[in-house]
Amino acid sequence: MHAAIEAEWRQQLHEQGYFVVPDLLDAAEIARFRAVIDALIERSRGVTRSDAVYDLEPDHSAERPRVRRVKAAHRVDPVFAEFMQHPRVLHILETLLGPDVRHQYVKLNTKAADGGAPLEWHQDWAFYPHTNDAVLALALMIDDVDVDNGPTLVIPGSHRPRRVFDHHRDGVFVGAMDPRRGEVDFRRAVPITGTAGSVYVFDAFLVHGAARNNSSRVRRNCFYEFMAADAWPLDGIHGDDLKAVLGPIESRRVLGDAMVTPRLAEVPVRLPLPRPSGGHYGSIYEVQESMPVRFFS
Ligand SMILES: O=C(O)CCC(=O)C(=O)O
Repeated sequence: MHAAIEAEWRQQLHEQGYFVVPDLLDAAEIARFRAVIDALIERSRGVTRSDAVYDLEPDHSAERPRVRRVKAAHRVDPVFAEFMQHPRVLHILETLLGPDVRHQYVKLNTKAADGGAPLEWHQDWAFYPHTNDAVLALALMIDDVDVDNGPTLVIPGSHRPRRVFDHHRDGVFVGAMDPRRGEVDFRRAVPITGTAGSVYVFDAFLVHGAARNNSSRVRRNCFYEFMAADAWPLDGIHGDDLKAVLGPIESRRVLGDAMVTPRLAEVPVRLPLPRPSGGHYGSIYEVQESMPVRFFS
């Protein structure tokens, strides 16, 4: 039974670049996530601009909280960190990435009802290239997701052959592909829909984006970035002090051992540098704001 499902995951990831696992969490487990997220959104009423925790929509207010993202969610509440040790999550990770696995970052994209922000087309690999390509994202649907409330959109098969599309403009990293270049046929986009508690996994090279939330229902998906422990980040370690490298690597261990012996593979790399305005950006939403030509808006 396990062997058949594992073979199917591997095949779908290889051929399509993604797959869905329906109903990985049950209603009680999802209710716990929702209670934590509701409290976080409530707390955002007292926040007026994006900070280390919240990425806010431009029209966010105390009366009508509009949160785009809760950043580094695994550090904000244990419910997000504990999910990484869920036996069914570990089963997926071990099957796809082997016995030693690290996580990098956890972000909760809380796409608000009635217009929650879209995300432009991109490859995660453009944001965090590694020494080898055993890198993927696993996303948990906190709500039912359908075509109206802003699903993730993927271009099946766009992860192979391995290539990194240009996410720069005028020599500066803008975190999005220029839709005018015609490198990918976006008409082939497939929405990833499913019931709350479902999970989807996608390859770091897969071209994806997300539609605007045109419904009156919120869409909250939590994204986990995972990699084999021997895939070493080429652009530093996201969200950590680069001077203290091994500490953060060890603290991101999910399964097996941390490693200081990266595996070097022939992978295409274009570093996400320089950043817009020469400096720091807090989230993909913020970096994509410097993109003058949009697909979704
Ligand atoms: O929110 C989504 O559906 C897509 C998220 C994504 O691609 C990202 O945050 O990098």
